[in-house]
Amino acid sequence: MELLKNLKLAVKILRKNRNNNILVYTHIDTDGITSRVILEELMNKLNINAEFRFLKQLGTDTINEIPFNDYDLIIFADLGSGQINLIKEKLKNEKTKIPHIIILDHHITAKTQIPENIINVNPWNNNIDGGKEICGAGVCYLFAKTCNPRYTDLAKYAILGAVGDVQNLEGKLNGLNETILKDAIELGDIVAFPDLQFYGKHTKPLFASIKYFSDVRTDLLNNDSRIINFINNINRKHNLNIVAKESLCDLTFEEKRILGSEFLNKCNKYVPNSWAKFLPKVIFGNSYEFKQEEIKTPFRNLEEFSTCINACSRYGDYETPLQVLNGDRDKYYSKMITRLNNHKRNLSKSLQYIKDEVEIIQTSKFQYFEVEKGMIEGHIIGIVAGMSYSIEEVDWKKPIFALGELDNGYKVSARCPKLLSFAEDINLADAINYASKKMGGSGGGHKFACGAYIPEKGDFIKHLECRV
Ligand SMILES: [Mn+2]
Repeated sequence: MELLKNLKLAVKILRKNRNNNILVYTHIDTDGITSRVILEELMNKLNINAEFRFLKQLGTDTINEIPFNDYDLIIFADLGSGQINLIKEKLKNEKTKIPHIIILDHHITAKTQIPENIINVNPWNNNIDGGKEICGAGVCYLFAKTCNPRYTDLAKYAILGAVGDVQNLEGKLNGLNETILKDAIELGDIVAFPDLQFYGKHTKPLFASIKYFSDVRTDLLNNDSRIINFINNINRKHNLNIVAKESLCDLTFEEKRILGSEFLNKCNKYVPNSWAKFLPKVIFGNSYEFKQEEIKTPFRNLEEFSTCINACSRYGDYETPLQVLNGDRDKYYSKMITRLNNHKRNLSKSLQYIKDEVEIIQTSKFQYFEVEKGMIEGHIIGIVAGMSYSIEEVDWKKPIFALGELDNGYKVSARCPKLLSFAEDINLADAINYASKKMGGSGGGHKFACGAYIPEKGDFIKHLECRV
Protein backbone atom coordinates (compact mmCIF):
# COMPACT_ATOMS: atom_id res chain seq x y z
CA MET A 1 0.00 0.00 0.00
CA GLU A 2 1.68 3.11 -1.27
CA LEU A 3 -0.09 5.49 1.11
CA LEU A 4 1.19 3.56 4.10
CA LYS A 5 4.68 3.21 2.63
CA ASN A 6 4.85 6.96 2.00
CA LEU A 7 3.54 7.74 5.48
CA LYS A 8 6.31 5.64 7.01
CA LEU A 9 8.90 7.18 4.73
CA ALA A 10 7.68 10.69 5.61
CA VAL A 11 7.90 9.94 9.35
CA LYS A 12 11.43 8.64 8.85
CA ILE A 13 12.41 11.88 7.10
CA LEU A 14 10.83 13.94 9.87
CA ARG A 15 12.73 12.04 12.57
CA LYS A 16 15.98 12.37 10.64
CA ASN A 17 15.49 16.13 10.47
CA ARG A 18 14.21 16.60 14.01
CA ASN A 19 17.10 18.88 14.95
CA ASN A 20 17.29 20.66 11.61
CA ASN A 21 15.39 23.60 10.14
CA ILE A 22 11.80 22.66 9.39
CA LEU A 23 9.18 24.85 7.73
CA VAL A 24 5.51 23.90 7.40
CA TYR A 25 3.08 25.47 4.94
CA THR A 26 -0.65 24.90 5.21
CA HIS A 27 -3.64 26.13 3.25
CA ILE A 28 -5.97 28.79 4.71
CA ASP A 29 -9.44 27.22 4.70
CA THR A 30 -10.94 25.08 7.48
CA ASP A 31 -9.10 22.01 6.21
CA GLY A 32 -5.84 23.93 5.95
CA ILE A 33 -6.13 25.49 9.40
CA THR A 34 -7.01 22.14 11.02
CA SER A 35 -4.05 20.60 9.17
CA ARG A 36 -1.88 23.23 10.80
CA VAL A 37 -3.32 22.60 14.27
CA ILE A 38 -2.62 18.87 13.90
CA LEU A 39 0.96 19.41 12.72
CA GLU A 40 1.65 22.05 15.41
CA GLU A 41 0.42 19.75 18.16
CA LEU A 42 2.34 16.85 16.62
CA MET A 43 5.60 18.82 16.65
CA ASN A 44 4.93 19.77 20.29
CA LYS A 45 4.34 16.16 21.24
CA LEU A 46 7.54 15.12 19.46
CA ASN A 47 9.50 18.05 20.89
CA ILE A 48 10.44 19.23 17.44
CA ASN A 49 10.90 22.91 16.61
CA ALA A 50 9.25 23.88 13.38
CA GLU A 51 8.19 27.13 11.77
CA PHE A 52 4.67 27.46 10.43
CA ARG A 53 3.25 29.62 7.66
CA PHE A 54 -0.05 29.89 5.84
CA LEU A 55 -0.16 29.83 2.06
CA LYS A 56 -3.23 30.99 0.14
CA GLN A 57 -2.14 29.11 -2.95
CA LEU A 58 0.96 27.59 -4.42
CA GLY A 59 1.42 29.18 -7.83
CA THR A 60 4.06 30.48 -10.21
CA ASP A 61 4.38 33.69 -8.19
CA THR A 62 4.08 32.41 -4.60
CA ILE A 63 6.60 29.61 -5.19
CA ASN A 64 9.30 32.28 -5.38
CA GLU A 65 8.55 33.39 -1.83
CA ILE A 66 9.38 29.95 -0.43
CA PRO A 67 12.89 29.96 1.08
CA PHE A 68 13.87 26.49 -0.13
CA ASN A 69 17.55 27.13 0.58
CA ASP A 70 17.10 28.01 4.22
CA TYR A 71 15.47 24.77 5.36
CA ASP A 72 16.31 21.09 5.52
CA LEU A 73 12.72 19.95 5.47
CA ILE A 74 9.66 21.69 4.05
CA ILE A 75 6.19 20.24 4.65
CA PHE A 76 3.16 21.24 2.58
CA ALA A 77 -0.25 20.29 3.98
CA ASP A 78 -3.62 20.47 2.21
CA LEU A 79 -1.78 21.71 -0.88
CA GLY A 80 1.20 20.74 -3.01
CA SER A 81 0.28 17.53 -4.82
CA GLY A 82 -1.11 19.42 -7.79
CA GLN A 83 1.98 21.64 -7.91
CA ILE A 84 4.76 19.05 -7.82
CA ASN A 85 5.85 20.17 -11.30
CA LEU A 86 6.22 23.70 -10.06
CA ILE A 87 8.27 22.61 -7.02
CA LYS A 88 10.46 20.39 -9.20
CA GLU A 89 11.07 23.19 -11.68
CA LYS A 90 11.95 25.60 -8.88
CA LEU A 91 14.39 23.18 -7.21
CA LYS A 92 16.06 22.44 -10.55
CA ASN A 93 17.22 26.05 -10.70
CA GLU A 94 18.53 26.08 -7.14
CA LYS A 95 22.29 25.75 -7.00
CA THR A 96 22.64 25.33 -3.27
CA LYS A 97 21.36 22.50 -1.09
CA ILE A 98 18.03 20.87 -1.87
CA PRO A 99 15.67 20.30 1.07
CA HIS A 100 13.53 17.27 1.73
CA ILE A 101 9.91 17.89 0.92
CA ILE A 102 6.90 16.15 2.43
CA ILE A 103 3.49 16.73 0.88
CA LEU A 104 0.44 15.77 2.95
CA ASP A 105 -2.43 16.40 0.58
CA HIS A 106 -5.68 15.03 -0.84
CA HIS A 107 -5.92 16.97 -4.09
CA ILE A 108 -5.18 15.17 -7.34
CA THR A 109 -1.46 14.75 -7.99
CA ALA A 110 0.06 16.33 -11.10
CA LYS A 111 1.17 13.79 -13.68
CA THR A 112 4.93 13.84 -13.36
CA GLN A 113 7.93 11.82 -12.27
CA ILE A 114 8.37 12.52 -8.58
CA PRO A 115 12.01 13.09 -7.55
CA GLU A 116 13.48 11.26 -4.58
CA ASN A 117 13.58 14.25 -2.25
CA ILE A 118 9.79 14.73 -2.51
CA ILE A 119 7.47 12.40 -0.62
CA ASN A 120 3.91 12.76 -1.82
CA VAL A 121 1.54 11.35 0.79
CA ASN A 122 -1.80 11.30 -0.99
CA PRO A 123 -4.86 9.00 -0.84
CA TRP A 124 -5.20 9.00 -4.64
CA ASN A 125 -1.94 7.00 -4.74
CA ASN A 126 -4.07 4.13 -3.44
CA ASN A 127 -7.13 4.99 -5.50
CA ILE A 128 -8.77 6.37 -2.37
CA ASP A 129 -11.05 9.27 -3.30
CA GLY A 130 -9.46 12.39 -1.82
CA GLY A 131 -12.62 14.34 -2.58
CA LYS A 132 -14.86 12.19 -0.43
CA GLU A 133 -12.94 9.82 1.81
CA ILE A 134 -10.21 11.88 3.44
CA CYS A 135 -9.19 15.55 3.57
CA GLY A 136 -5.84 17.30 4.01
CA ALA A 137 -6.19 17.34 7.80
CA GLY A 138 -7.06 13.63 7.59
CA VAL A 139 -3.76 12.93 5.84
CA CYS A 140 -1.96 15.01 8.51
CA TYR A 141 -3.73 12.93 11.14
CA LEU A 142 -2.59 9.66 9.53
CA PHE A 143 0.92 11.13 9.52
CA ALA A 144 0.66 11.92 13.24
CA LYS A 145 -0.74 8.48 13.95
CA THR A 146 2.12 6.89 12.05
CA CYS A 147 4.46 8.76 14.42
CA ASN A 148 2.55 7.41 17.39
CA PRO A 149 -0.73 5.45 17.26
CA ARG A 150 -1.77 6.97 20.60
CA TYR A 151 -2.15 10.50 19.17
CA THR A 152 -5.88 10.00 18.62
CA ASP A 153 -6.66 13.29 20.39
CA LEU A 154 -5.87 14.91 17.03
CA ALA A 155 -8.66 13.04 15.22
CA LYS A 156 -11.29 15.65 16.02
CA TYR A 157 -9.47 18.27 13.95
CA ALA A 158 -9.33 15.94 10.96
CA ILE A 159 -13.10 15.48 11.19
CA LEU A 160 -13.61 19.24 11.31
CA GLY A 161 -11.39 19.54 8.22
CA ALA A 162 -13.44 16.90 6.40
CA VAL A 163 -16.71 18.66 7.21
CA GLY A 164 -15.13 21.99 6.19
CA ASP A 165 -14.27 20.45 2.82
CA VAL A 166 -17.88 19.15 2.56
CA GLN A 167 -16.74 15.53 2.40
CA ASN A 168 -20.05 14.57 4.04
CA LEU A 169 -21.83 15.83 0.94
CA GLU A 170 -23.91 12.67 0.61
CA GLY A 171 -25.10 12.83 4.21
CA LYS A 172 -22.29 11.18 6.13
CA LEU A 173 -18.55 10.65 6.30
CA ASN A 174 -17.22 7.53 4.61
CA GLY A 175 -14.03 5.60 3.98
CA LEU A 176 -10.92 6.70 5.88
CA ASN A 177 -12.94 9.59 7.33
CA GLU A 178 -15.12 7.04 9.07
CA THR A 179 -12.06 5.31 10.54
CA ILE A 180 -10.74 8.65 11.82
CA LEU A 181 -14.20 9.47 13.18
CA LYS A 182 -14.15 6.29 15.24
CA ASP A 183 -10.96 7.49 16.98
CA ALA A 184 -12.58 10.84 17.81
CA ILE A 185 -15.78 9.22 19.05
CA GLU A 186 -13.93 6.66 21.15
CA LEU A 187 -12.05 9.45 22.90
CA GLY A 188 -15.28 11.33 23.56
CA ASP A 189 -14.29 14.35 21.46
CA ILE A 190 -17.00 14.08 18.83
CA VAL A 191 -20.57 12.82 18.77
CA ALA A 192 -22.17 11.62 15.54
CA PHE A 193 -25.87 10.92 15.13
CA PRO A 194 -28.58 10.74 12.46
CA ASP A 195 -30.14 14.13 11.82
CA LEU A 196 -31.83 16.32 9.23
CA GLN A 197 -29.71 18.27 6.79
CA PHE A 198 -30.96 21.74 7.65
CA TYR A 199 -28.39 24.43 8.34
CA GLY A 200 -28.19 26.25 11.67
CA LYS A 201 -29.05 23.31 13.89
CA HIS A 202 -27.86 25.06 17.04
CA THR A 203 -28.10 28.71 16.06
CA LYS A 204 -31.26 29.23 14.02
CA PRO A 205 -34.91 28.73 14.82
CA LEU A 206 -36.31 25.70 13.00
CA PHE A 207 -38.47 27.75 10.65
CA ALA A 208 -35.38 29.66 9.50
CA SER A 209 -33.45 26.42 8.98
CA ILE A 210 -36.29 25.16 6.76
CA LYS A 211 -36.46 28.51 5.00
CA TYR A 212 -32.79 28.37 4.00
CA PHE A 213 -32.99 24.84 2.67
CA SER A 214 -32.36 25.35 -1.03
CA ASP A 215 -31.70 21.90 -2.44
CA VAL A 216 -35.37 21.61 -3.39
CA ARG A 217 -37.65 24.53 -4.23
CA THR A 218 -41.05 24.07 -2.60
CA ASP A 219 -43.92 26.40 -1.67
CA LEU A 220 -42.15 27.02 1.65
CA LEU A 221 -39.61 29.28 -0.06
CA ASN A 222 -39.42 32.65 1.71
CA ASN A 223 -42.78 32.05 3.31
CA ASP A 224 -42.66 32.04 7.11
CA SER A 225 -46.39 31.56 7.59
CA ARG A 226 -46.49 28.52 5.30
CA ILE A 227 -43.57 27.01 7.20
CA ILE A 228 -45.36 27.57 10.52
CA ASN A 229 -48.50 25.99 9.01
CA PHE A 230 -46.48 23.06 7.73
CA ILE A 231 -45.09 22.43 11.23
CA ASN A 232 -48.50 22.88 12.90
CA ASN A 233 -50.07 20.38 10.52
CA ILE A 234 -47.37 17.84 11.36
CA ASN A 235 -48.01 18.43 15.07
CA ARG A 236 -51.76 17.82 14.64
CA LYS A 237 -51.36 14.81 12.39
CA HIS A 238 -48.78 13.06 14.57
CA ASN A 239 -49.76 14.45 17.94
CA LEU A 240 -46.40 16.18 18.44
CA ASN A 241 -45.33 19.50 19.84
CA ILE A 242 -42.59 20.78 17.54
CA VAL A 243 -41.99 24.48 18.18
CA ALA A 244 -41.01 26.46 15.08
CA LYS A 245 -39.05 29.00 17.12
CA GLU A 246 -36.87 26.39 18.75
CA SER A 247 -33.79 25.00 17.01
CA LEU A 248 -33.45 21.68 15.24
CA CYS A 249 -31.19 20.50 18.07
CA ASP A 250 -34.13 20.80 20.49
CA LEU A 251 -36.12 18.16 18.64
CA THR A 252 -36.17 14.51 19.69
CA PHE A 253 -35.01 11.86 17.27
CA GLU A 254 -38.64 10.83 16.69
CA GLU A 255 -39.71 14.41 15.97
CA LYS A 256 -36.86 14.80 13.50
CA ARG A 257 -37.75 11.52 11.82
CA ILE A 258 -41.37 12.54 11.30
CA LEU A 259 -40.53 16.10 10.26
CA GLY A 260 -38.00 14.68 7.78
CA SER A 261 -40.39 12.22 6.21
CA GLU A 262 -43.16 14.84 5.93
CA PHE A 263 -40.66 17.21 4.34
CA LEU A 264 -39.59 14.46 1.97
CA ASN A 265 -43.22 13.91 0.95
CA LYS A 266 -43.57 17.59 0.22
CA CYS A 267 -40.33 17.72 -1.79
CA ASN A 268 -41.46 14.70 -3.82
CA LYS A 269 -44.18 16.86 -5.34
CA TYR A 270 -41.66 19.38 -6.60
CA VAL A 271 -38.93 17.28 -8.18
CA PRO A 272 -38.78 15.47 -11.53
CA ASN A 273 -39.50 11.73 -11.16
CA SER A 274 -35.96 10.70 -11.94
CA TRP A 275 -34.62 12.95 -9.15
CA ALA A 276 -36.87 11.59 -6.39
CA LYS A 277 -34.60 8.73 -5.44
CA PHE A 278 -31.85 11.18 -4.45
CA LEU A 279 -34.09 13.13 -2.07
CA PRO A 280 -33.31 11.16 1.12
CA LYS A 281 -29.61 11.94 0.62
CA VAL A 282 -30.24 15.70 0.78
CA ILE A 283 -32.77 15.59 3.63
CA PHE A 284 -31.36 13.00 6.02
CA GLY A 285 -27.72 12.89 7.08
CA ASN A 286 -25.46 12.56 10.10
CA SER A 287 -24.56 15.45 12.35
CA TYR A 288 -21.09 15.79 13.82
CA GLU A 289 -20.60 17.79 16.98
CA PHE A 290 -17.82 18.71 19.38
CA LYS A 291 -18.90 17.08 22.61
CA GLN A 292 -17.04 19.62 24.77
CA GLU A 293 -18.64 22.68 23.17
CA GLU A 294 -21.80 24.20 24.63
CA ILE A 295 -25.02 23.37 22.83
CA LYS A 296 -26.79 26.23 21.04
CA THR A 297 -23.51 27.97 20.28
CA PRO A 298 -21.99 28.26 16.79
CA PHE A 299 -19.13 26.00 17.96
CA ARG A 300 -21.05 22.83 18.75
CA ASN A 301 -21.96 21.58 15.25
CA LEU A 302 -18.95 21.09 12.98
CA GLU A 303 -20.66 22.61 9.97
CA GLU A 304 -21.44 25.75 11.94
CA PHE A 305 -17.93 25.77 13.43
CA SER A 306 -16.57 25.71 9.91
CA THR A 307 -18.71 28.75 9.08
CA CYS A 308 -17.06 30.52 12.05
CA ILE A 309 -13.64 29.70 10.60
CA ASN A 310 -14.69 30.97 7.17
CA ALA A 311 -15.98 34.15 8.79
CA CYS A 312 -12.36 34.83 9.78
CA SER A 313 -10.17 33.17 7.18
CA ARG A 314 -12.08 34.45 4.15
CA TYR A 315 -11.28 37.94 5.39
CA GLY A 316 -7.60 37.17 5.87
CA ASP A 317 -7.68 36.49 9.62
CA TYR A 318 -6.16 33.04 10.21
CA GLU A 319 -4.93 33.80 13.70
CA THR A 320 -8.37 33.87 15.33
CA PRO A 321 -9.52 30.38 14.26
CA LEU A 322 -6.05 29.03 15.04
CA GLN A 323 -6.16 30.37 18.61
CA VAL A 324 -9.74 29.23 19.17
CA LEU A 325 -8.85 25.73 17.98
CA ASN A 326 -5.82 25.85 20.24
CA GLY A 327 -8.20 26.36 23.14
CA ASP A 328 -8.57 30.12 23.59
CA ARG A 329 -11.88 30.94 25.23
CA ASP A 330 -11.39 34.62 25.86
CA LYS A 331 -10.05 37.19 23.45
CA TYR A 332 -10.09 35.18 20.23
CA TYR A 333 -13.31 33.42 21.14
CA SER A 334 -15.22 36.68 21.28
CA LYS A 335 -13.34 37.98 18.27
CA MET A 336 -14.60 34.99 16.33
CA ILE A 337 -18.20 35.74 17.35
CA THR A 338 -17.79 39.34 16.22
CA ARG A 339 -16.39 38.20 12.91
CA LEU A 340 -19.21 35.68 12.50
CA ASN A 341 -21.79 38.41 12.97
CA ASN A 342 -20.01 40.66 10.47
CA HIS A 343 -19.84 37.80 8.01
CA LYS A 344 -23.57 37.10 8.35
CA ARG A 345 -24.38 40.79 7.90
CA ASN A 346 -22.15 40.90 4.84
CA LEU A 347 -23.87 37.88 3.33
CA SER A 348 -27.39 39.16 3.83
CA LYS A 349 -26.44 42.60 2.50
CA SER A 350 -24.88 40.97 -0.56
CA LEU A 351 -27.91 38.75 -1.13
CA GLN A 352 -30.19 41.76 -0.90
CA TYR A 353 -28.04 43.51 -3.50
CA ILE A 354 -28.42 40.52 -5.86
CA LYS A 355 -32.20 40.58 -5.32
CA ASP A 356 -32.57 44.30 -5.90
CA GLU A 357 -29.98 45.30 -8.44
CA VAL A 358 -28.66 42.34 -10.37
CA GLU A 359 -30.13 40.64 -13.40
CA ILE A 360 -30.05 36.83 -13.49
CA ILE A 361 -29.28 35.88 -17.08
CA GLN A 362 -30.55 32.48 -18.26
CA THR A 363 -28.80 30.33 -20.84
CA SER A 364 -30.06 26.90 -21.86
CA LYS A 365 -27.99 24.95 -19.34
CA PHE A 366 -27.07 27.44 -16.64
CA GLN A 367 -27.62 30.97 -15.36
CA TYR A 368 -25.28 33.70 -14.32
CA PHE A 369 -25.07 37.17 -12.91
CA GLU A 370 -22.46 39.89 -12.81
CA VAL A 371 -21.48 41.93 -9.79
CA GLU A 372 -20.13 45.45 -10.16
CA LYS A 373 -16.74 46.24 -8.74
CA GLY A 374 -16.78 46.79 -4.98
CA MET A 375 -20.33 45.53 -4.42
CA ILE A 376 -19.44 42.05 -3.14
CA GLU A 377 -16.01 40.98 -1.95
CA GLY A 378 -14.43 38.30 -4.13
CA HIS A 379 -13.92 35.85 -1.27
CA ILE A 380 -17.61 35.59 -0.41
CA ILE A 381 -19.11 35.76 -3.89
CA GLY A 382 -19.26 31.95 -4.06
CA ILE A 383 -21.21 31.73 -0.81
CA VAL A 384 -23.59 34.41 -2.08
CA ALA A 385 -24.01 32.51 -5.37
CA GLY A 386 -25.07 29.46 -3.35
CA MET A 387 -27.49 31.53 -1.27
CA SER A 388 -29.00 33.03 -4.43
CA TYR A 389 -31.11 29.88 -4.80
CA SER A 390 -33.43 31.51 -2.29
CA ILE A 391 -34.24 34.16 -4.91
CA GLU A 392 -37.38 33.45 -6.91
CA GLU A 393 -35.90 34.33 -10.33
CA VAL A 394 -33.07 31.86 -9.84
CA ASP A 395 -33.84 28.51 -11.49
CA TRP A 396 -33.04 25.88 -8.88
CA LYS A 397 -32.74 23.17 -11.53
CA LYS A 398 -29.74 24.82 -13.19
CA PRO A 399 -26.24 25.68 -11.94
CA ILE A 400 -25.41 29.33 -11.30
CA PHE A 401 -22.24 31.29 -12.09
CA ALA A 402 -21.34 34.60 -10.47
CA LEU A 403 -18.84 37.01 -12.00
CA GLY A 404 -17.40 39.66 -9.74
CA GLU A 405 -15.23 42.42 -11.10
CA LEU A 406 -11.93 42.91 -9.27
CA ASP A 407 -9.19 45.49 -9.78
CA ASN A 408 -7.30 43.21 -12.12
CA GLY A 409 -9.86 40.84 -13.62
CA TYR A 410 -12.79 38.79 -12.45
CA LYS A 411 -13.53 36.30 -9.73
CA VAL A 412 -15.89 33.62 -11.01
CA SER A 413 -17.80 31.28 -8.71
CA ALA A 414 -20.10 28.41 -9.55
CA ARG A 415 -22.63 26.59 -7.40
CA CYS A 416 -25.46 24.13 -7.83
CA PRO A 417 -27.97 22.56 -5.43
CA LYS A 418 -26.83 19.21 -4.04
CA LEU A 419 -29.84 17.37 -5.45
CA LEU A 420 -29.06 18.63 -8.95
CA SER A 421 -25.45 17.48 -8.64
CA PHE A 422 -26.59 13.99 -7.56
CA ALA A 423 -29.31 13.62 -10.19
CA GLU A 424 -27.54 15.06 -13.22
CA ASP A 425 -24.03 14.45 -14.39
CA ILE A 426 -22.72 17.90 -13.60
CA ASN A 427 -19.07 18.80 -13.19
CA LEU A 428 -18.76 22.52 -12.61
CA ALA A 429 -15.07 22.26 -11.67
CA ASP A 430 -14.30 20.80 -15.07
CA ALA A 431 -16.34 23.50 -16.85
CA ILE A 432 -14.87 26.42 -14.91
CA ASN A 433 -11.37 25.02 -15.31
CA TYR A 434 -11.79 24.70 -19.09
CA ALA A 435 -13.37 28.13 -19.60
CA SER A 436 -10.97 29.99 -17.32
CA LYS A 437 -7.94 28.45 -19.02
CA LYS A 438 -9.31 29.64 -22.37
CA MET A 439 -9.32 33.16 -20.90
CA GLY A 440 -5.77 32.86 -19.56
CA GLY A 441 -6.94 32.35 -15.98
CA SER A 442 -7.15 29.35 -13.72
CA GLY A 443 -9.67 27.65 -11.52
CA GLY A 444 -10.95 24.47 -9.97
CA GLY A 445 -12.69 23.00 -6.94
CA HIS A 446 -15.58 20.62 -6.46
CA LYS A 447 -18.15 19.37 -8.98
CA PHE A 448 -20.87 21.35 -7.20
CA ALA A 449 -18.91 24.37 -5.92
CA CYS A 450 -15.83 25.93 -7.44
CA GLY A 451 -14.16 29.16 -8.44
CA ALA A 452 -11.67 30.77 -10.80
CA TYR A 453 -9.84 33.98 -11.60
CA ILE A 454 -9.88 35.31 -15.16
CA PRO A 455 -8.05 38.40 -16.40
CA GLU A 456 -10.98 39.44 -18.63
CA LYS A 457 -14.56 38.41 -19.35
CA GLY A 458 -14.27 38.08 -23.13
CA ASP A 459 -15.96 34.91 -24.32
CA PHE A 460 -15.88 33.22 -20.93
CA ILE A 461 -19.65 32.54 -20.92
CA LYS A 462 -19.45 31.09 -24.46
CA HIS A 463 -16.65 28.76 -23.36
CA LEU A 464 -18.73 27.70 -20.37
CA GLU A 465 -21.64 26.86 -22.69
CA CYS A 466 -19.44 24.27 -24.41
CA ARG A 467 -18.80 22.42 -21.17
CA VAL A 468 -21.71 22.71 -18.73
MN1 LIG B 1 -8.60 20.38 1.70
